[in-house]
Amino acid sequence: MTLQIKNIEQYHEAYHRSVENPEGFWAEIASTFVWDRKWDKVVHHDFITPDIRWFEGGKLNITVNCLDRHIETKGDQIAIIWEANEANEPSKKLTYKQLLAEVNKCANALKAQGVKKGDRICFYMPMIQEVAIAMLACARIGAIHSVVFAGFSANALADRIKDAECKMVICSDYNRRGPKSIAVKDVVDEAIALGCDSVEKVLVYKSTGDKVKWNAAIDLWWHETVDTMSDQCEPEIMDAEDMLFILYTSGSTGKPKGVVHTCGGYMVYTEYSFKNVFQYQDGDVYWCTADVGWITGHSYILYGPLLAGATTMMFEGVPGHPDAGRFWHVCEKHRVNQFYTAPTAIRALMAAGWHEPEKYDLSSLKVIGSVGEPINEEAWHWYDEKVGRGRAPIVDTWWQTETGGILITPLPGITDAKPCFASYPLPGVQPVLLDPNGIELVGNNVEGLLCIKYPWPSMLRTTYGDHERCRTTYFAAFKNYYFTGDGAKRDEEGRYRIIGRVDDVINVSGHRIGTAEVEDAINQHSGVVESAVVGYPHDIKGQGIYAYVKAHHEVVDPEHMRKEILAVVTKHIGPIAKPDKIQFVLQLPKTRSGKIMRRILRKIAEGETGQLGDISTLLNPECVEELKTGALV
Ligand code: 7RM
Repeated sequence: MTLQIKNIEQYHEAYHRSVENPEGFWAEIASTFVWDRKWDKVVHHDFITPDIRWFEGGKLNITVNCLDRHIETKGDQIAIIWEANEANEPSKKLTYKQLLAEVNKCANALKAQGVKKGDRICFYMPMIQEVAIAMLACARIGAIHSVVFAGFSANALADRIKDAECKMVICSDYNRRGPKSIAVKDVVDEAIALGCDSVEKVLVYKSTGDKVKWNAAIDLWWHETVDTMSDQCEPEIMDAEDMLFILYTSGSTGKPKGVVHTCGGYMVYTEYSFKNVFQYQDGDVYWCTADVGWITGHSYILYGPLLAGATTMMFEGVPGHPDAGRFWHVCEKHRVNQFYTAPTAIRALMAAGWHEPEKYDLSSLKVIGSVGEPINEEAWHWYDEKVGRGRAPIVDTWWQTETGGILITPLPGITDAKPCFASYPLPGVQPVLLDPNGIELVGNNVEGLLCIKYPWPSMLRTTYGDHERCRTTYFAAFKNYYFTGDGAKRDEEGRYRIIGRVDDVINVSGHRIGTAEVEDAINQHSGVVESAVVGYPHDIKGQGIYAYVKAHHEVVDPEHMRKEILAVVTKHIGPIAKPDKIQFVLQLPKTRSGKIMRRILRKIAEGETGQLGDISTLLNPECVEELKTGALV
């Protein structure tokens, strides 16, 4: 049994031990898993290169730990409950035994198609059980999954397929999301037509049964390829540091980067954090509403819960469908014990019906979680009162795609919950706050840049195909620290409050979007000279996207041009990156070296035109008046 902290004394004791003797601490936790060979060395620590290795020499297969090892005691327990988009459609359930059989069939099918250890497989799938089955099937045979959120456009999908040179794409025919129907396979076809030469096969799961275009040379139906396979498949024995998956995420510059996670460390950390943060007990039903296209879906729908032998839910739909009571209806229906969602969903549901949760029996809830962005005070209290009902503590969990698992969080019923505070690091995690010169801020009541000074097992190892980018993004800012990109405060009692990104990344409804990516997309419009994108506070989304656009000619029909720009962004990235506001400008504020002064644009977008600060270094200070006059606030 993995360490499960039960009270504050145990937390302090474990934390202390994890700092004094990290190798001993992690070795003890790691020893609760099934290894084919024990590791030689717990951790190799080099934040300069960077070169981080955990459990080196150890051999394992993560699916053995997710599935096979539970069969004897939990074979007939439900592993995954699937809840459909439509409330009246029956749910589907898979036991651990059934899930293992499905995973093995899919693994055999992948092998039969020539997929081998180390091959990259791209996923473009809705929230159906088959996405879990196929991800685990990859892990079973040592293939590397790269899941792309199915809301991204064909262009964005093609970029990711090419970057990882994926050999296969796994998708569905269509997808129902709320009232919408999405032609998933069409998007994949379109992406492949954009020159994804590495793709040999497309495996298509018939989910809705809508008619799709078929290319017999590369397309395969899941039911013809997978269902006929044997349900026995020997797991590929992996090195602890072999790649498990790639997941693309946005940064402040350039195209999204492929964050790489490895088998051993990711396994150890996701189970450990899952059990402690959610205080999962045997028999509980756990529900995380994320999409599997994001890291939260990887770590806390799939791997963490299955490693812990939990019953985990997958929801195909959206929070407001058919109405704002859907989440609570599902919690009541399945007697959900732990519920984990994003502040943006909480705010949207709060706005749609303040008293809505009262109509449902939420007495099964023991822990409710929040992730993805800072949760504001009003949303925190509403969640606490209307959903948690003072009975289920809130865990405001801070972490990132790069961290693989939750690093800073309250422990429910163990550390006190203070609104808007991610609170304390989990044992094994050593956060620090730095000033801009890289000096550690000691003591409490300080604010600075959030960094981590010691490795933890599930941290990223590299960015796919570009190690230098990994180094410069995360390890070059401050020597010997991992830099998160977030600013944070530490209060008088040592609790952390995450303030938000200090780089050019904006967080829209919990989705990470790089301003540079959106600018690149806008600039594809032939009428655009240049653009600058910033975030601004948005009631529901947390942050909205504000774009300043300079056109070649006078914009005679701004509404028409605006629509065209939205279409261009949708085409190049996807609807999630569409600007909420577009202001056409004659000039963008530039420094003498030609850099856009975003600080000013941010202030104007926030409506703080009175406090623009020093504008004397601008090359074109006269543009400021025009920017203020045209501001869309
Ligand atoms: C899990 C996830 C990471 C960024 C991160 C933060 C922000 C995440 C919280 C939060 C305040 C939180 N991965 N963030 N959790 N901010 N409080 N509890 O979201 O890679 O997509 O995003 O999200 O800025 O750096 S992510």
